[in-house]
Amino acid sequence: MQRRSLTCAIALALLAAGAVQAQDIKPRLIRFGYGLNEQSNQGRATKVFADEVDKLSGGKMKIRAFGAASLGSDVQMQQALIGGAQEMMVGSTATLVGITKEMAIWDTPFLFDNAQQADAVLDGPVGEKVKAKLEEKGLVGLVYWENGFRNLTNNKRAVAKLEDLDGIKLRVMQNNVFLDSFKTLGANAIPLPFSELFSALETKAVDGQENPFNTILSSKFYEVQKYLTVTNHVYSPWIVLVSKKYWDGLSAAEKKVLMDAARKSRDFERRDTREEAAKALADLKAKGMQINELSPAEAGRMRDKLTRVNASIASNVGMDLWNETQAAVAKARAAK
Ligand code: TK8
Repeated sequence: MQRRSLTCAIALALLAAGAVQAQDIKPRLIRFGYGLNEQSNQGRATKVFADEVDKLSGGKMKIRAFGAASLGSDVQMQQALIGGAQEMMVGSTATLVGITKEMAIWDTPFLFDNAQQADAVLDGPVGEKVKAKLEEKGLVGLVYWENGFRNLTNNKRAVAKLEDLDGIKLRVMQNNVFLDSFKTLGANAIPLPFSELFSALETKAVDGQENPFNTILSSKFYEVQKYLTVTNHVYSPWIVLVSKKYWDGLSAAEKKVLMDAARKSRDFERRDTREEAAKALADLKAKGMQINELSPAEAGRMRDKLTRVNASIASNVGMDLWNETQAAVAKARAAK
């Protein structure tokens, strides 16, 4: 009863604001897929998104969330969105590079020093420009969420210097920049979908992987990985996507509901992820992981090697976008 009158009040407020006509919002069921567990930053933010869509649409638009890659890996879901068989998803920008080459700009090692720089660039003109490139491929990008700074885990040995990576079978995302980066470091890099990663680690098909602390925690990689090296080698965004086929059939009011809810989910997600990341290292230690940081000299050597992929990223995304991104980062750095 209370909920109903609240819904009415919201609908009236929206009408008064002239933003939405109630008849412009139809009953909709939207399947939204993601790769991590329900108990993860991705799962929690998906819930916030779903609740907000419900609220803003007066209960007409329903998000049905599918976690743990139950609708498929990032790459499989992207194809389902393009074909119109699935409406929405959230996943790594890195797994989109095969579709939209400009997405590789976010794979640039050490592009951002901190999350504030990432927010400024992703939410600014460069982030918008890269996102807009998806449309010609059948996807609509709503907002970027934070996956986070990536760190290295493995089961062979503590990685204290570059040479320690020699021959380690390391799972990387299905993306050439990551493949090249880790080959350059001497690892035996093997591309695999995230959905197959836990079992690949468990069966020792691969020795290691790299992901943000949050994911190492929520995906329970600590159960099958002993060593964690703090490398922060790249900042990974996630992106919330809608099938363009589906999007084009929505009214302006329905699009606004999805966009506003996506923005709210983004703000929640970044806060939540940062809070969790700040505690995650201690949590992972408590779970028994052996954690080490690189000495400044070794971190520098790794950085030197990794940034050798920059030239190929620049030529893939185009020199204009490369330069624009560097300028935006410099501006964000100066603004701090
Ligand atoms: C989840 C993936 C994951 C990414 C990866 O579907 O593949 O390692 O970091 O978050 O998008």
